Amino acid sequence: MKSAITVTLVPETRGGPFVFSAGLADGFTRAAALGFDAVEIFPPSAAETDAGEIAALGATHGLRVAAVGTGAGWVRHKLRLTDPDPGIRRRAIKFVADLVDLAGKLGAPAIIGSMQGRAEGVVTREQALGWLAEALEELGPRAQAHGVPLLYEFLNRYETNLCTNVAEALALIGPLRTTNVQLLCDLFHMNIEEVDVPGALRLAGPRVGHVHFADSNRRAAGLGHTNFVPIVAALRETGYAGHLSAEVLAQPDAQTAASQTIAAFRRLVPRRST
Ligand code: LER
Ligand code: MN
Repeated sequence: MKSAITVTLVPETRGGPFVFSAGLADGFTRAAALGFDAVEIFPPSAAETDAGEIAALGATHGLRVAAVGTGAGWVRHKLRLTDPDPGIRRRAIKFVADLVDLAGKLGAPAIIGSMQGRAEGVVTREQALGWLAEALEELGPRAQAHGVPLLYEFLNRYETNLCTNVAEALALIGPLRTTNVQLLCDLFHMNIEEVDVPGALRLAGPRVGHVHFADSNRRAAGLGHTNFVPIVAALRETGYAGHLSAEVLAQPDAQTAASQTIAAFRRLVPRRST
């Protein structure tokens, strides 16, 4: 397993679960200084993001891009893949597709998290899940063309009512024609929703594609009450070799959250183990 830390490029998300928020160069420099393997980037949109700059910073600092978030489509533009308006659904797919391409150029997967929206008003859960499945069918092969998976993130009940746990997420992605969708397991959401987090990770098995490495209170690992030992053991059992990516609050400050994260990662994943 590899370590990663989040860098947001969207000022509106300050105060949210992103560690570094003072620009790409700052994020890469700080991540490299602490010895992270990768950064996870939350960009405002593909058009406003310079893939060349990211690739150059990665090469300079010896860092990979672990994943690219697409939630700015919701935060900034109120686009959702399950909006009742077909025009908005189309724009939402385009927004994500452009970020799938940007991430793909960097060898990274894009994440569908808050862009999934929720069932509300005239939209039933069944209808919303149908639209979400259609979007995944379109975007999964697009990611595949770049040789990367598409990550679907199930969220806790306060953020969606579509899929809130591994079993529901597997029921969504299992029947798809595309086999290129993998699950993003966010340990903060799972702490709220799962009966048994290690058991849920074993259930997800080879479909675990990415992990958001957060403690029970969404602070850095070790600053809450999650026991990560059986969680990491379950991930090892499934053969997971991807990132543990710190999507956590910058509390008490970004630097402390980052150094706490890397210390916890090193305790849990000693060098030369996977
Ligand atoms: C939101 O709570 C979250 O976990 C993000 O990763 C989704 O975009
Ligand atoms: Mn997350």
